[in-house]
Order: sequence, then C-alpha cells, then structure tokens
Amino acid sequence: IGSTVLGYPRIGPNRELKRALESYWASDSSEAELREAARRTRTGTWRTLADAGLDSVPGNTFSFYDQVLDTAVTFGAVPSRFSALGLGPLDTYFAMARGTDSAAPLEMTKWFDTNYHYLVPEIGPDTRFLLADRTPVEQYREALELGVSTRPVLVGPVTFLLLSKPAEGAPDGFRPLDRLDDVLDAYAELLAELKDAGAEWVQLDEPAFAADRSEPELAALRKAYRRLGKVQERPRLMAAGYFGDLGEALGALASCPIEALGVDLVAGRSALDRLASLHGLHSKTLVAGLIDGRNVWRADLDRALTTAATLLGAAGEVAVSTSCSLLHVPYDVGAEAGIDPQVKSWLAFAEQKVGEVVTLGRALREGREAVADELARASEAVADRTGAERVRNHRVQARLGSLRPEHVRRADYADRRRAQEESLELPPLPTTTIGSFPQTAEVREARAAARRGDIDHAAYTRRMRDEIERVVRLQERLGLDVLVHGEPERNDMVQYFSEHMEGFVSTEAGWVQSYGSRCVRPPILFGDVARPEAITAEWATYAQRLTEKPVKGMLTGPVTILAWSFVRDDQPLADTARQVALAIRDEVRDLEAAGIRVVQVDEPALRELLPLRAAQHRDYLNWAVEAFRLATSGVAASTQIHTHLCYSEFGDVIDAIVALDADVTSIEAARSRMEVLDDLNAVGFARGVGPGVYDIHSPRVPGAEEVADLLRTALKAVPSERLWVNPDCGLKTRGYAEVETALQNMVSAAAAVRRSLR
Ligand code: THG
Ligand code: ZN
Repeated sequence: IGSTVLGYPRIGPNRELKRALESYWASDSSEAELREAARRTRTGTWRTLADAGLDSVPGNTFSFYDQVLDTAVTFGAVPSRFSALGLGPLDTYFAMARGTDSAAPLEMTKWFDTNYHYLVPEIGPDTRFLLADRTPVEQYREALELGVSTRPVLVGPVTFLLLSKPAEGAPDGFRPLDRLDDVLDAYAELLAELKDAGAEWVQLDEPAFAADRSEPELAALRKAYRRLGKVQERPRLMAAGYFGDLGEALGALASCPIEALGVDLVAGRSALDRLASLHGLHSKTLVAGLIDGRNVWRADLDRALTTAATLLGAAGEVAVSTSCSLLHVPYDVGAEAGIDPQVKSWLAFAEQKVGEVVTLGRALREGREAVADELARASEAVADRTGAERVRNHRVQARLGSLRPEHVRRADYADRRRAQEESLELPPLPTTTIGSFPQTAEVREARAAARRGDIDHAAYTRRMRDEIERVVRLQERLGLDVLVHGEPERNDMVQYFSEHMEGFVSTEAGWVQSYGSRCVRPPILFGDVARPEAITAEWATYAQRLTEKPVKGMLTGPVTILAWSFVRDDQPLADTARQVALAIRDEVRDLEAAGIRVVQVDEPALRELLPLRAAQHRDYLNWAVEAFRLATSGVAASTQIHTHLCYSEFGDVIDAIVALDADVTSIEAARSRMEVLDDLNAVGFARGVGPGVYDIHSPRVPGAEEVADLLRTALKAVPSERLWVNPDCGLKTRGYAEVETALQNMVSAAAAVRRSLR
C-alpha cells in the first residue's frame, strides 16, 4: 500500500456537486447532466491523487449524498415505502435521503464526533440483502480506464449494521446486527466481483469500534473478518478503524485472515504502545494513520517519521496514511487568498495532506535524505507556529491565570428568580423564539454587497436596521413576550463570532460537507482568543429601543464555537474553551450594560463533542460546563440567562444540562411529544424550560389546538411558573409565510392555556 489516504472530499473544489445536485432537485437539469457533473468530480479526484504520487488511491469515495446510504442501497436495504414509489434508482436514492410528499426520509444523525451527518439505514428481519447495486464495481472500472487502479472503500459490514436502526415493525429485541450472516454473504459477493474487475485491494471501514463496544459486538467483528477473509477469490482486505483507539477491536482484527489494518495514530495515538506486541500483525500491512484527517495543521513530518520507524518491527509492512478520510477538511489551502500568509504557511488542507503522506512514504522507502527538503520545510513551519508571537496574547493568558471559583458561580437561583420577575414582569407561559428569523433574499444580498464593497458601512447598517425593525414589529403584532432582533447580520452562528474575534482566520473556499449538498466553512482557531470590542450590542440595543418588551441578546456558546471550528492542537481543548468563554463573558456583560435583560447563549453542539468512550465523558463534561458557566456568570441576578440545545439523544449529557445552571433552557421536544421533560425531572432539573412546541425542520405549520395540547402535556411534567413556549429551533431556514402562521398559532395556544390556569 505504501502511501495512501483513507478517503477524499467529494463535493468538488468549487462545490460543483452541490450545484449539480440542487439544480437536479429543482428540475433545472437532467439526470444525465447530474451524472456527468459527478463523473467530472470523480475524475478530478483520481487524477489529483494519482498525480500526487500516492502508491494506493482510494476508490468509491464519491457519493451523491452519503456513504452510509450508499451502503444500504448497494446491499438492497431499501425500505418498502421508497421502493413502492416506483421511481428510478437515482430518485429512489434521493427519496431515501430527502423524503417525498408521501414517504418520510431516513433519519439523519451525526457521524461519530464529527460535524458530518449520515442517514440511518432501517433494517428488519425481512430486509432482503443482496448485491443490488454495482456502483463500487462500476467506479473501479471507470478509474481503471483513466489508468488508476483504485482501492475501493466501503463502510464495513459491522459498522454498517451498528449504525442502522431496527425497521418499524421489527419485533422487540431485534437488532440489525442479528442480520450479520446475510449481510456478509452480500459483501462476499461484492468482493468477488471487485476481484473479477481487477481490484487488488478493498478497504472496509469499521470506525464504530473507536467507541465502547460490547463483547457480542466484538465477536461479530471477529466473525465478519474471518468469514470475509475466507472468501476464495477476493481482493486483499484492509480493515480501517478511526476517530480513536480501537481498543480490543485491534487485537480482534489482527487475528483475522485479512492483509492490512488501518489505525488512527492521531485521535487513537494511545494504541501506539500496544501495536508492537499485537499478535498477528507480523503477517500484515500496518497502515499507519499519521497525518490528521480532521484538522488543518501542517504535520510535524519528522515526528511522524520517528513514530513510523518505531513501528517497523511490529508489522510485515508499514504503510503511511491519513488518520481518517479527508472528507472532513477542505480541498486546497492554495485557493485561499485572504488568509494571512504566516498563518497560511501553517495549514494543510486535503491536497496538502496528500503531499505530506507521499513525502512520508518516500522517506520510509528511500530514507530521510531523499526528502530532506520537504522535511526541513515542514519542521520550519511547525517551529514557526510554535514560536509565533501572534499565537499568544499575554493579557488573555494572565486573565485565565487569575480565574477564581466565583467566576463560574451565579447568585442562588431563588434570588435570581425573584430579581428577574421584578425586572421582566412576564406572564405565565412566556412566549419567545430561539433567535433567528427567516433570512430573506434581500438580507443575504445586503450582506454580500457589503462584503464586495458595493455598499458602505452606513448603507449596510441602515438595511440591517430596517430588517430588525420589521422583525420587531412583527413579533409585537404577534404578541410574543420576549423578542429577538432576528440575526439578519449573521451568516452562520459560529462563522459570525469568529470573524469578530482575535485568534481566528476564516476561509473563502474552505467548504466541508455537513450533509447531502449542505456545507459549512469552519473558521480556523489558531491563537489565543480575544474579543477586541462588543460584537452584538449595537444590533440588540437597536432592537430594544424599538420596543417596551424585553429583547433577548443572542450569543453562541464556547463549546459550540469549538465544535464547529478547526481548533489549534497545541494546547488542551479545555484551555481553548476557557479563552472563548472569557470572550463570550465580556459580550454577555456588554449586553447587560447596554440594557439587555435577557441573554441567550446557545450550545447546540454540547452533545456533539462528547468523547466516543464513556471513560472520557466526565472530563469533557466538566470543562464544557465550566466554560458555559464562565461565559454566563458575570452578570447580575436580575439578568436572565437562556440557553438552547438542538437535537435529541440528550441522555448522556442530561446531568450536564442541569449543571449549566441557565435560568431558562429551550430544547428540541416536539417530535418526542415532550418526553424530554420527564428525563429532565428525573435528574432534578428545576429551572425554566422551553420544550420546543413545533418542529421547524419541517414546512408543516401546526394548528393552535395541537400546540395547546402539547403545552397541556408539558404542564403535567413542569409547573406553569417554569414553562416557556417556543419553537424547536431557529427560524433561519424557513419562509415568512409559514413562520407567521406558526408563531400566531403558538401565541394563541399559549394564551388559551394561560386562561385555563386561572
Ligand atoms: N453551523 C455550523 N455547523 C453546523 C450547523 C450550523 N453543524 C450542525 C448543523 N448546524 C448542520 N446543519 C447545516 C444546516 C444548513 C447548512 C449547513 C449545515 C447550510 N449550508 C449552506 C449550504 O451548504 O448551502 C451554506 C451556508 C453559508 O452560506 O454559509 O445550509 O448551523 N457551523
Ligand atoms: Zn436548535
């Protein structure tokens, strides 16, 4: 294998695939045009990777939407509500991803601890597994025609089943993993066809084993790779685990009759010591994941080589690779004209990381001298970053050094409550929104024009103020109790704050796929974080001057800012979190000083950064909670702190939600019929809570009676003094027509239930 990468971005260097998909979905282009655009992005990737000099080029890394969905479709796991639609293969595939009028899409959820989201296959006792789709074989042939013999990459059979959920109607106790034997038959058939087409290697990804796994699950892993290893005519097999230390799965895989094992030596560096004595590795190729596939820093190639050298005796052959697929980083740092040259010299995106792997591969084969220049330049970049003055802010460091326990403590809740009642004079069941209002074309256009320099600062401010005034008037007309300014000035909640803080740079083209055709542009946090001046006070106070009702200031919390950025790797995440928290703390205090009485600090990504292994949960939750409290405890008892958390699956973080000590927490709940309230009660949560009363992710507008029903359900779990009324999430992605009606219904439902309280 020599040198390789585990996977590559696929949306296109200029998001060509995104455009092609969205145009096809809008019926503005044909299937043939979409397929042609897809073929071009694949060709580009294969050329890039082969020309760069990788010894083994990954194949099948393209996807029209998601690689887990691809796996389900390849092996025939298409639920009948989609196959019954009678659509062609591609439209059936998109129906599973996006739903249709009559068929709800597959559920979408986070891909381990990344910001990528995959579609959850539905597997039942009756799912008929077979080799239903031969895309991996076809793409192997397509690359071969260009002269590249690729190593097709597939989601491994055990991870595939572990990520699936039982289909509706499956009997109690059924687990998708029960179907392992049948799935293995289908994988075996695909392996044989790939062999027949000429493939020498196939990569099977098993990242599920970077998380805690039970003994039966480990047994399933052993069984799977013994079975696949014994397939008569097959390509050589490489099993790859990433996003952490594979723990016991490492030994399980090493004992199986496969030819290579890919390990993540960045997130899973702790496995290093055990590799030397790993039984079974001597007859295998160890694919050492030494280049970080999830972050954007240039590697210390010298250190990586030293690590690789220590492994030479442990395995039959040592190859070098990225720690995981490069799907999680942007294409090319060379496309960035706006990043400060010094910071830019510290960065490596996907293309640059391929170069790093090639250099390591040559060094292993030909000796360090053969790549002396590359190694020297890498060392210089690393040393320059370590020594750079601009990474350090002595004032911030001194401030961190002087933090005391009282900096993370607020007044007693009872006192806060009294002071806030007096200050805010809210009715029972107060109504509010999560913060953002629909982003109209005019608002986007104004932001773009300001960026291009087509309108000056004064004109931009006027346009934003007009929008804020419109949104405030609308909320007054609707009769909401706590208003927001609507956030017209923000693109993405993390991008916006990073652009106004020191210690970050932003990219112009650094898009990373989040799900389907949707991308984000994570900011790069390279140095000590500081906030030179107030960021949001101007907009919030403008809104507050327009109304007697309290206006809620809207901020993003420290954990979410870290989760959705590329973060420096030269100090513990907890330290970086504290710096971001101090910046937010200043912002909260500035809002208070400007007369804002309610401040919301959102932490939608609190669950996202939770480590994959339970043994590390407590440490993470401690610093995450502390960072939130540091950000929010600098204000008077009378200032009401809100927070908002998206997504469900709160189970693992529910104690942390209590520990945040926010006065009011809004949380997703409409789809689970308010069940989250019982969960909160069970852990002694006794603060204000706003369980979302309607699902903003769907265009459906709920009726007032339906919302009132939900509120009555909620009142069984929460006393009226603590219950708030709000949607599930921000309204940014919705249109005004539906938002107005939905909020109107929400407000009248609150009024009706309020009347029945008296
Ligand atoms: N911001 C960031 N990360 C996130 C979210 C976010 N991760 C989790 C979740 N929210 C992911 N959801 C989305 C939803 C919409 C889009 C991206 C991620 C999206 N992106 C635009 C697109 O691809 O067309 C680009 C937006 C832009 O122009 O900046 O619609 O909210 N950081
Ligand atoms: Zn949300």
